[in-house]
Amino acid sequence: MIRKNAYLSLLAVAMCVGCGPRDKKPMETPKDELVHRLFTYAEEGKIAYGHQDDLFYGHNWLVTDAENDPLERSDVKDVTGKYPVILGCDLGGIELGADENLDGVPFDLMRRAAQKQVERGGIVTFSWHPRNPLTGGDAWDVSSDQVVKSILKGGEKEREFRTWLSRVADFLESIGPDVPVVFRPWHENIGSWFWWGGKLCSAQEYQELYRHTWLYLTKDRGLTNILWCYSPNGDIKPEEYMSRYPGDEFVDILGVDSYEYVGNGTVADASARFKGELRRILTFLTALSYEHNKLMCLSETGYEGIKYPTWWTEILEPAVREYPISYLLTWRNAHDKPEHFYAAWKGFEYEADMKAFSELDNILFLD
Ligand code: BMA
Repeated sequence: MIRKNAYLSLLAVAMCVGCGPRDKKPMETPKDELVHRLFTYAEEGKIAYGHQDDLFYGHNWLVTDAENDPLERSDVKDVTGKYPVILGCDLGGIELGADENLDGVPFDLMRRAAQKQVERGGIVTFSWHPRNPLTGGDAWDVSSDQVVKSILKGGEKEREFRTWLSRVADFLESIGPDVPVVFRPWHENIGSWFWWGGKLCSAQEYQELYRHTWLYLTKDRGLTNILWCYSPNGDIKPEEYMSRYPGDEFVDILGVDSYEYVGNGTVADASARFKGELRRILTFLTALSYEHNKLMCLSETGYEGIKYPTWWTEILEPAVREYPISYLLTWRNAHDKPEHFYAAWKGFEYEADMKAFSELDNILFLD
């Protein structure tokens, strides 16, 4: 009974989109301005569209001249005529001092793209799939549950991890002193597919990791223009969402990563299931965002290969429209894996539906 009542009250909060502004800080810094801009989207029932790696490559093309490329090509622009408001980038590999990230994107190109995106009036968000500092494997190496412990205070990799953080800080700083960006470290932390995942460290260790990252960048390096996004994976219960939350002081945006998967049933079944699941998640996320006075977003989403002809207008948009998410971001269009794409591209059989999505009043692109 209590559970049912709690659910109903969550639903009530969720249905109150546009029902009143949240407490906003006065706008004193570029970060405050971006927070204000994103809150305003949510209050007006608008959702900004984002795409991972949008300017670096697409379904069948790739920037090859990293130094001189004008950064004008985009699958999203090819289809809709407009760039996404949000450019997603991944820092994986920067921790080792590499020139390129884990998907082959040169960091110099990423820096220029971030600057260009902001010049165009857009926003940049960074995820990070760092290598495994203990085993030397990648972010998905979950062979040890001692990794987070090893980089915290007193751990054998503490010093090395500080160097890793310093490289992240150097890069973010190099974008420009007054450019606010969204940083989304240690994502999908309830599942156990990354070395910082649910079964790989205790809640306390996870929280220490997040706070340590925040403290280093904010206090030691003075990077105060970062909006911090906390983004668990989606297929979870409401109480799991907050079970590893680092605390209000360390977070600006409550995000969630939620994808559609086909599984054994039909594409139509999967799409209906995804729509229901997304609403369930965004309902509790809305309640939490009001309770904690935080922005919210759908930090990663999509349907690999977009197999439903009207996925954008009949599945995604109806699933999100009632919720005050400031933005949503669909994942990357890999240039070297033909099935791995999450935005339409010129020539894709269902491209018209993404164009229709881009023309909806409540969905924002860069004009
Ligand atoms: C995953 C896939 C991988 C990629 C990683 C980081 O979801 O797209 O191919 O390396 O994200 O971008």
